Amino acid sequence: MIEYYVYKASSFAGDIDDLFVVITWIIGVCFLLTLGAFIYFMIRFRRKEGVKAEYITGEKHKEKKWTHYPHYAIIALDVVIIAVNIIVWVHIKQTLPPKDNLVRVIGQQWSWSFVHTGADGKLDTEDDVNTVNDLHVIKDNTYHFELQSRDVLHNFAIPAFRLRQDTVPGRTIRGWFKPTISGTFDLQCAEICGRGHTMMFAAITVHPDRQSYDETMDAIRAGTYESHFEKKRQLGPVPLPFTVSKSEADSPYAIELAKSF
Ligand SMILES: [Cu+2]
Repeated sequence: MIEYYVYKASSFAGDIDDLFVVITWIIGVCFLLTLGAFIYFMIRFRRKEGVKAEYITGEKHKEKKWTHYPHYAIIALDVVIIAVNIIVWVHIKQTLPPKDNLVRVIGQQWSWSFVHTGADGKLDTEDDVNTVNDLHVIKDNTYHFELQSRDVLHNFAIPAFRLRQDTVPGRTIRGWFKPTISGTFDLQCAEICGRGHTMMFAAITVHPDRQSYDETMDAIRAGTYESHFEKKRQLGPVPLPFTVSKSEADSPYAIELAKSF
């Protein structure tokens, strides 16, 4: 149901969707039962001629059970919700599966910088490729990310991956994702991080294979790559100075920004 609105493009997206479904069903059934009882009592005990309203203190057992029994049921259902959440949390957040590739993600007011590994698969080497607001990955590769912030709290969010992770200044937060569909998806900051927060959107392109990825990396190095993000920006009503791609030759700010990482 959720994939009707947003792609399900990572290996763990289905797990997150299942959580939503479980919670929606549990809360939905409770809501309808409560509403049903409420409406029933409203009709059953409506005002009648000659009948005086009774003052109920709620101290007797037969009165208290109306609050106690639903309370026990809600606690039991909470335990179910927490249990399924823990299973998914441990799988996604506590476990770091072996990596195929690595990327560094840096948030700053108000753009994203990405450092891609070159052929050596390592960061901080000569063949790294830096971009601003354009992240490139390969389908079916397990990525580890190193998440950093230059200034304030941000949130690295890729809705199609069902991925969200806060960035905290002074810390490097590690995590992982595995894209399962090729294409270009939205990437955005999901934490109000200042007055330019809404400008902090970017694009992630999932390449179908290594060859397509390498060709794009070469084009970025040569300065000839026109990014999806850049095309989108040019279509937009207002050009935003902070949300430009490194591949744009006439944007010295973006290039300087990317160089500094
Ligand atoms: Cu932000």
